[in-house]
Amino acid sequence: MTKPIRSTCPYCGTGCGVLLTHTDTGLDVKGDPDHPANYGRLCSKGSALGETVGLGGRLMAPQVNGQESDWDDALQLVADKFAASIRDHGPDSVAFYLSGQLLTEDYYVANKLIKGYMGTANVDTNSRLCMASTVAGHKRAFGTDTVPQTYEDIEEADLVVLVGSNLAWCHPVLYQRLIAAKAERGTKIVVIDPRRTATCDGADMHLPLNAGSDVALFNYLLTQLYEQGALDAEFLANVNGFDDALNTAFNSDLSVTGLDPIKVKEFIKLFLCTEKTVTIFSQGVNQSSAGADKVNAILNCHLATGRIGKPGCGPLSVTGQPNAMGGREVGGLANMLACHLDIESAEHRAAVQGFWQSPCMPDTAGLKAVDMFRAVGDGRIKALWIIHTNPAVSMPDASAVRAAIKGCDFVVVSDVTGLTDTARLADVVLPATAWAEKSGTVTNTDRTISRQRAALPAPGHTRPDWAQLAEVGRRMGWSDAFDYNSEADVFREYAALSGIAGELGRDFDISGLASISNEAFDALTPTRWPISDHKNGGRFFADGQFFHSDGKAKMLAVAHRPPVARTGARYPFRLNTGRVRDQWHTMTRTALSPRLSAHLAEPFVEIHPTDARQLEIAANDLVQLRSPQGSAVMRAKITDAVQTGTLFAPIHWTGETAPAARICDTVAGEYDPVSGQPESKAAVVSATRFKAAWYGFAVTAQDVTPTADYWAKAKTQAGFRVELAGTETPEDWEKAARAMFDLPKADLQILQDRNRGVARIALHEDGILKAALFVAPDPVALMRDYAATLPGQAAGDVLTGRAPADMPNPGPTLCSCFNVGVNTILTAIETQGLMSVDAIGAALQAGTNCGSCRPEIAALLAQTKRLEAAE
Ligand SMILES: Nc1nc2c(c(=O)[nH]1)N[C@H]1C(S)=C(S)[C@@H](COP(=O)(O)OP(=O)(O)OC[C@H]3O[C@@H](n4cnc5c(=O)[nH]c(N)nc54)[C@H](O)[C@@H]3O)O[C@H]1N2
Ligand SMILES: Nc1nc2c(c(=O)[nH]1)N[C@H]1C(S)=C(S)[C@@H](COP(=O)(O)OP(=O)(O)OC[C@H]3O[C@@H](n4cnc5c(=O)[nH]c(N)nc54)[C@H](O)[C@@H]3O)O[C@H]1N2
Ligand code: SF4
Ligand SMILES: [Mo]
Repeated sequence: MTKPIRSTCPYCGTGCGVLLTHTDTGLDVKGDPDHPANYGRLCSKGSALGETVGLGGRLMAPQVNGQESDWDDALQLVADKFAASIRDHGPDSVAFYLSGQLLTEDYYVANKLIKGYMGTANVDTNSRLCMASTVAGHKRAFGTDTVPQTYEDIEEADLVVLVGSNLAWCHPVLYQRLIAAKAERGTKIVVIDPRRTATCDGADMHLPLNAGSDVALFNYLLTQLYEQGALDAEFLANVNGFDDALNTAFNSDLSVTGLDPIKVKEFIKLFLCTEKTVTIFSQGVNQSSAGADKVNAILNCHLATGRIGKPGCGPLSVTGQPNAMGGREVGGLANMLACHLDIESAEHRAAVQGFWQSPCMPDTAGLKAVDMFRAVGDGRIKALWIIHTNPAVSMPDASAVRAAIKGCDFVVVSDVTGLTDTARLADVVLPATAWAEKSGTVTNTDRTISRQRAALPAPGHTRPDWAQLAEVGRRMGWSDAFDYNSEADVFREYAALSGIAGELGRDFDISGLASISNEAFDALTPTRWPISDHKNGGRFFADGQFFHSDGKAKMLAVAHRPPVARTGARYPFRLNTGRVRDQWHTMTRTALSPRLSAHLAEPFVEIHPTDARQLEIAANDLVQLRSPQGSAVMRAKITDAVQTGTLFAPIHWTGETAPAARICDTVAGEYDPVSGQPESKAAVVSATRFKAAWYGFAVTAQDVTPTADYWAKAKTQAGFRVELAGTETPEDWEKAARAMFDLPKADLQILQDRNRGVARIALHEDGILKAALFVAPDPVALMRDYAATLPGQAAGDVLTGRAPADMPNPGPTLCSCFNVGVNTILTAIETQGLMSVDAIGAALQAGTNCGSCRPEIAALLAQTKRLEAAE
């Protein structure tokens, strides 16, 4: 057997190391036992990576105006169009929109090209939607964007406070590390989130605060720390702004949080009494019009108690994307330069321009994401290059963003597939090499730089993103500046530049790696910066030294501000949005895995039972959401995990998978005035029952693109499963089914009751089931998971819609590693009397591989115990 290749998972900012081994059927992916992020663990998404490296749907050659082209023509066109726009309309008429999933080397070349050579800072990234508030908060408090803590701190803490973080689903391996530590040392866990999430299943306390009220809660905490004498006076000598921050905090009103004051007191007591406290925060904090203030309200409490940068003790912002941190280091955002240098500083600009020997350097920040797409929309930006992100679905006010991209003079998209909402609107689509085929570096949440290494050859004509950018630089006349032969060349130059940043007193200095050989770069093991300084375990700030000009930290005076969009008679619901366990963003990769698609196969909206009753929405109805910006339709999931008056919907579904369910169409483009980060978690909507004339469910061996008002498609082992609904009933279901599945000659089996509006149609070819459609006037009741297994088989009895009596229905998949369904687990709990997650694991294997489903198994157990207690 060949030696496994060490690389890094391309999903979340945990940055788990993986071992990639070639097998007869593809790529085997295992956790790297030596990687300090995961020590061998992987979550469900990491474990299923092997299922996503196939070439189905991949873009293999450049496309110009929808026609296949070659690199020479396509890149010359890009270079010419950008040059012409700069010549005729000035440098600010062009823009790049990048991604925290780019490798550091891709990012570095893009940033150098647009800032140093094209001469504009109109380069922003999806990190604006993700980490911008944390960046702003860190800079205000510390003088630089530094994450003080490390992963070990999660394990050494006695109290972990999770604010706006669904760690169990979004950073599952970190969550597992936390839960393992809890088992060992009894770590207390508090979750601060308006919604009850899977993360709460392992927590000691859940504080379901009102959306956007975190500043009020942390301000109250600060006043209590003061009143109860928990401040660290010695440490505060290194901190400015204490009095103002405290006075403002005293003016804060805890009642806006809507929390039970008794529970808040318990939380305060825990925080007060526990020196070793780590506060982990994520998008419930960042994605807010008060995002930066929320960050500073949290940092204030850590600074005032001196609980920062010490083992088991400090604030820890978890990064979302695999290289969100690398993008911050390399200066990918419109208001930064490279290596934590500032665009506002003439000294920093001169240093970077001198290093690059570049013809220009913008002296003001460029347009941030929301304003950038507005400028695209009103014609100020005439040439736009979008790389490794899908803004047509992920930006707020997404339908307006689609219109802007569509109307723009010239749009280039670099992606691994042309089948995205954004790529479909582009003039030029450039095929990028994908995760398993490319090489470079990424930095995770705790500043550990890891190598991504290619395990597969670049297919077709695909090229790495940095190479596309460098070639455009050369074609625009800057041959020497973009004369890179490899990603190692780029990395060395970047590391050298960081040395200049170090000389200018910045924290980010990896110049020790500036002359790394190609071989050493190939062999680079995970490296946490600061590289030269391991005296504090790679932590910052315990010594009270910060990066403001006087060396001190700053506490900010922050007052509560509610979300900008207000609920009212017309839009009575507060809409929260976020992630599910087994899908990654716009699903271009995770949806290729049948295993991952089985966990939650359809877009849904969580709605409280009281609201559902009032709106006459029943379980499995479809719900129509409307906001001032747009609308969305998704399945009702009635649950008291959300509070009354609030809804929660996932972000993942797109024009490719469920066009009516693009939730960002309903989100306004409001943003934080400090960070520019959009308020993606606090939209306002109305909710009504979607008035469907018919509902359908289909299984099919071949991919289909239905035309129904609502459809949602998920991959299965046997093909696809599709949920459907329409407002007008087709005259002839037989004809409609043939057209939908494009099977004009298939043998048709049909059961129909026209009066009741029920139809069941099976389409066979040569005795093999190709597709089946089940239609009803109400949401179709059926053993979906069983029906989904039938395409490709003889399946004569498919129309019964039921598994044979001797085949139990496993229900929706909970454990995607071993394909164990909810019903299987419930039956085992009942019949075998299983009382713990481990016992269920021993009996069914569920939860024993990646462990991502353990919180949900625990929830099932708790639910059955509650039911038993009630009986
Ligand atoms: N499975 C999966 N994992 C992922 C990703 C993915 O797509 N899928 N994406 C990655 C990326 S890029 C990111 S940024 C991270 C995001 O990771 P998280 O931030 O953990 O995930 P989200 O679901 O976006 O939001 C977290 C929580 O914020 C809560 N929230 C909403 N409003 C508020 C509020 O006002 N206050 C507080 N305190 N909480 C609030 C929501 O209810 C939600 O549970 O996940 C990463 N990991
Ligand atoms: N309402 C709401 N909106 C949100 C959020 C939310 O919580 N709520 N979260 C926000 C956050 S935190 C984030 S990070 C964004 C994420 O949103 P996006 O960045 O738009 O989502 P992705 O699906 O990750 O897009 C990545 C794209 O890159 C492509 N790709 C994959 N590999 C490569 C490669 O190697 N090279 C190139 N060139 N392309 C590649 C993929 O096919 C895909 O089209 O969404 C944001 N939007
Ligand atoms: S936690 Fe999961 S998604 Fe995140 S890096 Fe690790 S394996 Fe990948
Ligand atoms: Mo993100």
